[in-house]
Amino acid sequence: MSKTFLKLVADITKRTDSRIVLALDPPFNPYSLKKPEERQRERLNTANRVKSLLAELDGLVSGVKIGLPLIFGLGLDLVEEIINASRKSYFFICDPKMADIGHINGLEAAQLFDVGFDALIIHAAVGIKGGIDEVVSLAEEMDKGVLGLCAMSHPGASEHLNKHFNELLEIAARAGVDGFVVPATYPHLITSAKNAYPSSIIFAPGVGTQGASFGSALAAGADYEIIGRSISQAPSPAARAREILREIKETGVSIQKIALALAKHHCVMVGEFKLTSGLMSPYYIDLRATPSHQELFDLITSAYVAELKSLGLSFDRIAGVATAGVPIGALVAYKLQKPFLYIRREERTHGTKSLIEGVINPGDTVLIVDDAVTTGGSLLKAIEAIRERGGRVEYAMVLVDREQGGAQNLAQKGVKLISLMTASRLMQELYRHGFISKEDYEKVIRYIQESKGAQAP
Ligand code: BMP
Repeated sequence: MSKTFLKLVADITKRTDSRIVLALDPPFNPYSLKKPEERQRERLNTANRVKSLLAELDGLVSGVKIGLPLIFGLGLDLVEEIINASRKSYFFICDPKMADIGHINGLEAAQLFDVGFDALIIHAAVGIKGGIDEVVSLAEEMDKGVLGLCAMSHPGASEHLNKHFNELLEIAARAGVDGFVVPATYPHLITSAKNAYPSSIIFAPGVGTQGASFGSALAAGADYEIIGRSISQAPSPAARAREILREIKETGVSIQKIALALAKHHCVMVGEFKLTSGLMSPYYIDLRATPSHQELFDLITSAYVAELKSLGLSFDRIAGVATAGVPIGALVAYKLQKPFLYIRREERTHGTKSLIEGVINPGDTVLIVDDAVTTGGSLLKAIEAIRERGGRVEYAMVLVDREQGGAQNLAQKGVKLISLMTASRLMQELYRHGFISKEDYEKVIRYIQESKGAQAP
């Protein structure tokens, strides 16, 4: 493990407050030109364009990842010039996706570290002995970092590589790497990596052009999102990076802030609790008091609003589920300028005998809002009540998914669950920031994993 690399990453991020690593893969092939002087001119032009791009993105991006296409095209001397020109602004990761025998890996790594890369990426699949080990020991000698690639983002990765994710993660961790590369297009893998190694640093590619939304990998537990074409090929890369940063902050970073604020205000507790569903749980989330903490309440309701805006869903009304879903839903509805109604816990014993308080017109689409979901029992009751009144329900939204079958049970009724964070993600943040002990963290994660898929009562 390289303290220097991790410190460099932390120092630069503190200055930029950006969780973006730029993947630098400009389309460029000097070998399509036949004359050596033309090739050289093309190389110098590209190197200059890259230098100005990096000058433009200073402060917006924390790291730069350079892969083989640019290294082949420019040669390592020009890559060294690029690194030296912005050495103070970024940490530089080389991405050769190394996968050879240790001796050859070592020969490659020595050159890459000598030209100034701070870390490099190696396939965990190559194994430790006679594979990763020589790179890790060389990196230790040279005070550089090594990142283990444990899964990939493209669809074919699920044919073989990603099936072995847990083993690869374990190999990379045992080899003593400084961090993992885990794809944003398979966010559950990011969450399992963070569950298993909560203090590790995770870099997630596949955001933007490959389909994962900006901030989604951070929300799943990654520390950095690796973004290439969405920034480098935008007409104005700096303006696009600024927009993306805003989107990331609205989703990914606000989740961390919410998790810490929940812990600070004792809205998450560990111990022995009986849930509304009757299940026992080693942790409890109580969001009923959140409106009493103005800053926390604003963070939570703003996160609902930001997520709904980024998903671009259309609906006519918002329905809050009693108890905690009522104040949250009411404020979200107010912020989105939508009419609000709510679902009672028990039918009224007099008057209308209805579970619903508020107006629904037949055919209205209603978004249901609650604080958390376990098996989905309360949400299913709310869905039924709204449908009985002629309303249409396609989406239900919660802050925390306790991962105990809620999403699956709702899906069976044709409703998609949108959750801002999973309980595992919440626990990772609490553990990472010292709000819960390692024993409690492991106990809760074990409970979540064992109780996954529980059925609605
Ligand atoms: P883009 O955002 O343009 O899709 O770029 C993604 C970058 O991340 C590329 O440099 C690619 O090599 C890298 N990458 C990836 O896309 N998926 C992976 O699984 C691993 C990667 O390193």
